Amino acid sequence: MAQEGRSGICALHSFGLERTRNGRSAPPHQGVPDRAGRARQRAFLIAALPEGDDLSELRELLRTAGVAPVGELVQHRPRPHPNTYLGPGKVAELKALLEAADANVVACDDELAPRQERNLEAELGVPVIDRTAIILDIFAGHAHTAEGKLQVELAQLDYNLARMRGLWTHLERLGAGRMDGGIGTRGPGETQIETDRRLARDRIAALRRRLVEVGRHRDTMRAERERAHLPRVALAGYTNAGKSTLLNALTGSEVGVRDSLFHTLDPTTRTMRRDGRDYLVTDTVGFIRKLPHQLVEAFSATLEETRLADLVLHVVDACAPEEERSEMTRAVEDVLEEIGAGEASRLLVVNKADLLDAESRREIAFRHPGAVLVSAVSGEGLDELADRVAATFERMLLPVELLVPYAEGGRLAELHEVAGDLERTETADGVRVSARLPAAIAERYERFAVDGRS
Ligand SMILES: Nc1nc2c(ncn2[C@@H]2O[C@H](COP(=O)(O)OP(=O)(O)OP(=O)(O)O)[C@@H](O)[C@H]2O)c(=O)[nH]1
Ligand SMILES: [Mg+2]
Repeated sequence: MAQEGRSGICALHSFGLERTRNGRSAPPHQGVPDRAGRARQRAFLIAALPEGDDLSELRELLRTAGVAPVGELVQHRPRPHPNTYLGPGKVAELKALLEAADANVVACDDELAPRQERNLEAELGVPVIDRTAIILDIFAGHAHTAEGKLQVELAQLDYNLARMRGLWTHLERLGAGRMDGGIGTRGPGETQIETDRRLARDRIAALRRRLVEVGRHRDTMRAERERAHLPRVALAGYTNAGKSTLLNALTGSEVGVRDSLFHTLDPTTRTMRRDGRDYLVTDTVGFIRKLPHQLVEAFSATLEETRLADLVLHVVDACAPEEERSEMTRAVEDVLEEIGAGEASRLLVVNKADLLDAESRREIAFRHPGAVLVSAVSGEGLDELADRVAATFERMLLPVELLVPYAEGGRLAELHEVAGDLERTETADGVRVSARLPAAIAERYERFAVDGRS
């Protein structure tokens, strides 16, 4: 069974509540085996699918979470069984397979209803974790900043709240024992579950408040950047598509890159310079199919960076097979829609061109005629990409004729920073400026407009 306790994903069930109780942060995400040399977790993968049997993404998620996949069982059915996810016959079959494979945990490719999870655990006698729990666990391991940690804890607590009932049985089975709730945590006549729920809700409220505070700091930084009036570009895309590598290649920075899922959680903004103009490029958390709604909600402040961008570069992994690539693209578009970035200008960037043969290049050019094919590693296509970014903003520029009084010298300096091609003539009343400005910025100079144009 999962005596590993703290290492690996079964510990997830205890994260939120444990911190609720003693204020400690979650144990660091650990690979396997842990220091005490205990056996690694061995997961048996299950899925109920209408068709197909590809569980490679779930295997990848488990690998990132530090768990070894030891077997798979897919049942083809139009929708999962309401009580046990798989049908009763399949559950019996699974039980035998678990023993044969010596699996000590079952990993399900969908989010399970608490009832399904409970029934499956009772039937199988091992912990059952779902896709959401695995993703939350990976996020917990990859969160580094205060804001990232708060956001993950909020998402975990939210997820756990629906599953409170099972918490104590989990902890007992994990050998963690029943924790002392401490003074004041158990009211007279209150059941343990009610106490847990109350604690979790209190903690959720406290986390939301703290996130608002942290968000204020982010707003201040953003306001500073806005004052600089620079065009904003956001990198969005499926996890592991190469967004951070691309940020580094475009801006000459050194953001962490790794072949694992959800390596980046916190947004990073760097400046890209092209033809004498600066662009702010932001890299942030990647998306995935069935991204837990708790995470989208908890990461709303982080995702705000994407929502507020003038241009979103949707980065796609060229190596994914055609069908998978279109599913990934759709998943990303769905999340962009969900966070309110659906309307933003979009440019499709197909990355990892260095791994393609001539045939695949032709296919990609045919499938995505408007896209830019690049390799963040070899540098191929990056010039074209920067040109396309510049051209997109170019199209958004409005011509303006302004008369800026000498007393507003500061405004002139700003204009030099943001304007495309700026021409100036000194006149008796001030400086006459002909320039092209991004629409949002042109509005701010309306009061200097001459000839009725702004
Ligand atoms: N061959 C090749 N590998 C690439 C390219 N771009 C990125 N990679 C690799 O793809 C993996 C993921 O890259 P990241 O830049 O971390 O991807 P990401 O989209 O930021 O991923 P998350 O932050 O986890 O969502 C790493 O192993 C990179 O080295 C590329 O153009 N060519
Ligand atoms: Mg990244």
